[in-house]
Amino acid sequence: GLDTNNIQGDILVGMKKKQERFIFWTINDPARFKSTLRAFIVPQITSVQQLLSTTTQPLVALNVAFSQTGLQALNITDNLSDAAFSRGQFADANALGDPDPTKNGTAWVDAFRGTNIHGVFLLASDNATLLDAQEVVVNSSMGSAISVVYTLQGSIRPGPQAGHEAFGYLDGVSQPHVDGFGTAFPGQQTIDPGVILVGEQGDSLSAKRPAWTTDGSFLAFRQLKQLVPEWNKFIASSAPGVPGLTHAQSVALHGARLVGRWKSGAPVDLSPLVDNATLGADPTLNNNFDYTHQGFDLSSDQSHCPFASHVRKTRPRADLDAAPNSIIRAGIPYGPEVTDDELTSATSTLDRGLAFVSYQSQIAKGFRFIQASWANNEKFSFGKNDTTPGFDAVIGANRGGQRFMSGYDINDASKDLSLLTDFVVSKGGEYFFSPSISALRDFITA
Ligand code: N7H
Repeated sequence: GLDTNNIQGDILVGMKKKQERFIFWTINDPARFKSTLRAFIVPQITSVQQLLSTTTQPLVALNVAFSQTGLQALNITDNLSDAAFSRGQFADANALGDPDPTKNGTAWVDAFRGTNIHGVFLLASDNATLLDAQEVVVNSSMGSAISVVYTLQGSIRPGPQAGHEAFGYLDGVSQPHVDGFGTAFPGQQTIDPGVILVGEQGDSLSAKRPAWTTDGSFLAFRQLKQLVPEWNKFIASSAPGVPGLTHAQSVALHGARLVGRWKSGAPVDLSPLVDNATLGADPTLNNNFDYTHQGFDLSSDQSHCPFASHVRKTRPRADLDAAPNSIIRAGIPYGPEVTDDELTSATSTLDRGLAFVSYQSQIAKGFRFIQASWANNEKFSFGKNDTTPGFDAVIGANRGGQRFMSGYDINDASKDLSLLTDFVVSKGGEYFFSPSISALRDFITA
């Protein structure tokens, strides 16, 4: 079995708190950084095991991860055998489909432009006061050893929107099941631990990895701004009328078909015309589908779910057996609720979206592959009657250029939908390595 006391908790189970703060820093004084990390931070790093039970969960959870330049600053020169990590995300922007972030006026946050970020603390709590206090403790223990260059505050949304992302859809529904860790729900994909954890069974690069990297994981961080009122307006104005449905129902269906799930979490593949809240909330049912249906041809049927819907693009299920391309997602929404002004003007004036986090043992097979080779690739899924299913309706990116998807209209799969603008805008991010707790103690800070 996995050593759950040694794996940082966010990787396999997520912090699961109401608030999470991402604190990005650069190292000024490597010697002081190491000794402080060892004495004050490492003993407080939250493990998978601690997060599994409410009796052992800390009031404030803490994890840490390093960029390539962060490891270099600590004089760690080992090659982790992950090219995307080594180059950093700024160099990857073009490959990820972002508009060129070296140009003025593009959305990338200044702190992410370049390779200046050395690492990130992930702090999470249900209590804002405790979170603030712990941030002060962490930062003051580090003192001048680091400079904080950027902070992003994530929060679960208020009231009944808790657990839903900014467009209103339930998030955190589908994760792969890591073999040997817990039990799988029906339809949950079982993957080798090495797809997420470096050096474990199923990590095809195990032989090349330095020993200390075992049970660590690469963290892909993205700040993804969501244009919520613009999305709502677009969905309402582009919804095809559906016989037997009211206008409101056909609008809800249109949004659900672009995502692949209803706002409740119910998959459109199982509930193709109306939402089903009971189905959405039931983990024994809400992943038990694979896009195949008796009497329907998998290569042409989009009457249940469009090929280019977000969840079908990012996890093709029966369309393609792709277990090595699985990720564990651990993001949280950021930013305020939509204001009345934004609602009436259908224009976002405030910054909100998703603080996206994914874990994988190889960035090139995980986050980067899903974004670049699937979501942004108008030809994916392959082998369909329509050879250009189009862009992922939610996250597919074309460097700011035109995007389209097919199969959105339940009555006529041949029609293409222009997606007008990007409703998810990349504000950039960075790639990190989240080491095991023993590696933090015995190697990184030794
Ligand atoms: Fe997605 N959304 O609200 O539309 N995502 N995602 N994602 N996503 C999922 O299954 C969303 C993003 C995946 O196993 C759900 O938990 C938004 C990136 C994968 O069937 C919803 C953003 C990448 C899955 C959203 C965003 C992925 C998934 C359904 C950006 C990877 C699981 C709930 C702002 C590159 C698929 C759930 C499966 C699910 C949304 C980003 C990947 C509602 C708004 C960048 C693998």
